[in-house]
Amino acid sequence: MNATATATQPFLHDGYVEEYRERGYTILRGVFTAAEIAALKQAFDRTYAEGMTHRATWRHQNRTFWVSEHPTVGRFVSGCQWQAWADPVLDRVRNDPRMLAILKPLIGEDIKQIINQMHWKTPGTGYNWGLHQDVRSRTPAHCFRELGTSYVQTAIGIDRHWAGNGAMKLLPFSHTRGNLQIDGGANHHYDTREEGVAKAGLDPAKLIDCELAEGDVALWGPYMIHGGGINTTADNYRRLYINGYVKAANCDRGQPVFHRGQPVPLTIPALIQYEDLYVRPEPHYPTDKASQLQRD
Ligand SMILES: O=C(O)CCC(=O)C(=O)O
Repeated sequence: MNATATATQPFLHDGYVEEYRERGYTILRGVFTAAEIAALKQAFDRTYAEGMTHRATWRHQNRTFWVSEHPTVGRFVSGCQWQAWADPVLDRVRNDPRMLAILKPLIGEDIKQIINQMHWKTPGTGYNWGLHQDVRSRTPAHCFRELGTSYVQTAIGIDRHWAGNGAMKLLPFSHTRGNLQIDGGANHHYDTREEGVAKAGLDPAKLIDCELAEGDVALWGPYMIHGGGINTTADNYRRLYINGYVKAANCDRGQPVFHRGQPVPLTIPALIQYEDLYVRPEPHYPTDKASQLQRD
């Protein structure tokens, strides 16, 4: 039995830490309540509506909306980073005590946050993030030390996720293979990139669907191959709320989120992925290619 699986944290099932380490991922069931998910759905909807007011990808400091045009669907929003700065419902989740309870056995209680991200799989767009390892986004590499044991991605199912609405796929045990530098291909976020996985010597037939109920939380690490999954529904936006955490001592980037086990509020935006944070802090429509790519 995990020392952490207690009556007050019933969502921490026995052996989740070992499962995470061995298979490279785990899913914690029923972490957030139906009422909390209802509030998060509203936050997702108002964020999407805000994103649609932008003519293209837009950034203000760490806050970013990824806005694209699809030949038939038209304008759509695939993701938003750091909306926690603008929306208290989203902000509350990132340093919720349940997050600390989940993370503490894995990375301790001095933690920075390097991802706060909302994903939509807008029907008809085929947008799927392609199979990848998150290590691709942990740059500059020297700022992220002991990545495999210091960094945990968490993702909350806002809708139920199943194969039909493009549940993210995972390749169990792939995290043991280190940085495979999977071929990004030209069509970065629209191609599921199973070929790239095969080229890296792994079997795409072993991919599984990360099936989630509303309120479940999936965890995976920076070397886990994941992504893909096409939304074939007509009207389900398959919403996922991702928060990524790192052991503070092993990362020079990131927003402090727990210090000695206490939640840290958002005060001053920290340098994370946006290299021009201090030289171009004003709202703008970025034109460089790097800003168009989602970094996860
Ligand atoms: O939303 C998804 O299905 C993709 C998530 C993902 O691949 C990521 O955050 O790295």
